Amino acid sequence: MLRYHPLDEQGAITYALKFTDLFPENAQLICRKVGDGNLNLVFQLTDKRSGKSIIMKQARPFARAIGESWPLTLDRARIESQALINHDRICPGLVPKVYHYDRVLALTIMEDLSNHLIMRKGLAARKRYPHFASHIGTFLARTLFMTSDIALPAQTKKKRTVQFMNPEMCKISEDLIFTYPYFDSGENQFNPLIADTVEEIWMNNQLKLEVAKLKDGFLTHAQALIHGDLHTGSIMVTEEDTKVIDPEFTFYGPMGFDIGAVIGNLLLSFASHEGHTPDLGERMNYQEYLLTMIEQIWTCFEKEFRQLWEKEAKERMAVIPGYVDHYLLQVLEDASGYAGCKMIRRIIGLAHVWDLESISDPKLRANGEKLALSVGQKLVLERRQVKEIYDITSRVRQLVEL
Ligand code: SR1
Ligand code: MG
Repeated sequence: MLRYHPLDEQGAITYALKFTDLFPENAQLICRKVGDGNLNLVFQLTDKRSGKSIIMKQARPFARAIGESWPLTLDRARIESQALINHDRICPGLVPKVYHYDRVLALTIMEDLSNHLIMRKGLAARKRYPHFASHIGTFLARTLFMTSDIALPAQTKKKRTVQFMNPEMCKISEDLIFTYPYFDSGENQFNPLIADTVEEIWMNNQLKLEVAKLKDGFLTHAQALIHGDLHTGSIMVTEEDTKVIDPEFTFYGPMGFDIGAVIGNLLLSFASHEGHTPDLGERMNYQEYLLTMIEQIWTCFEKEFRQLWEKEAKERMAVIPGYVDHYLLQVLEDASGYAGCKMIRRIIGLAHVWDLESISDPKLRANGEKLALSVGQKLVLERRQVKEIYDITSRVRQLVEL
């Protein structure tokens, strides 16, 4: 009987030929270890004869980036493959196709997206993605609405919350996003040049109180099946196409957490251009592009969400005048707060983002990091004043005088 063991390149080839019918017997497979994620092993297998290729992703029983001292459930591979299948049904074309799942090896085989680029790398190179706002707006509206209590019968929704119960992965987010960055904790890592700003955050009780409230929402508000880690490293793009990958942090949580993740990560890219793009004109131009993209994402999301509410709502109270407006305002307020938390954790906490890490000069990097911390704090503290998406983008514009 097959037992869990980590695959190497040869093991991946043998598995594909022996346990799947994805390739013919006479296939000439080559295998390449790819991906630099924090948690998993990822292989790309290509048949030299036909050119067909697939991705094989195997969960390790610990966080790959940290080491064996940080054990992690293998069940996340089941959760990820089921979430991808669910998302493909709700949003066809916006996630990779799943071809095969093996529970024992915690292994998922899926569509190869190697003609796509990890979005944060494209953003660092100031690339433009004309369809991204509408693609991700649709992804967010459909995945969040269609898994919520507004769209699903109450019993079905509650069964889904059990199916996607993901306590170990949630604990990572609870600690790394909502706890460690607000204390002088051994898990934190930050640029010594921003130590003063970090210490101010540790002493800011008003900020910490607001983060505690947002953490409570993350812990208790089972509003929709959220991706749970929707940063720009979980999105692969071409100029024409968008694919959302890696939903291993999926669980029933607040909708604003996913929307905030997208906004917060676009704003981390925004901040990183303080270091990446020395020419002021070019920098302001691209930063303005990113803010417009954020505005378009929310506008697309809201439009599609309202249409779904109109056509697909099963919850009887959904017809009450004013309910959808109230609901969306709450989601926007949450999105602002979670965007802020996501920004702060990537500067002070354990896991950083390539956008800023790839700035080699620590002084230039500190400029971007300080800006990210200012924006992040504002989005947390002022989230109740956010009534429309422009209330977020205008606050960012004010900070950099765009
Ligand atoms: C130990 S895992 C660190 C981070 O990587 C993932 O992408 C999540 O964002 C997590 O918080
Ligand atoms: Mg990931």
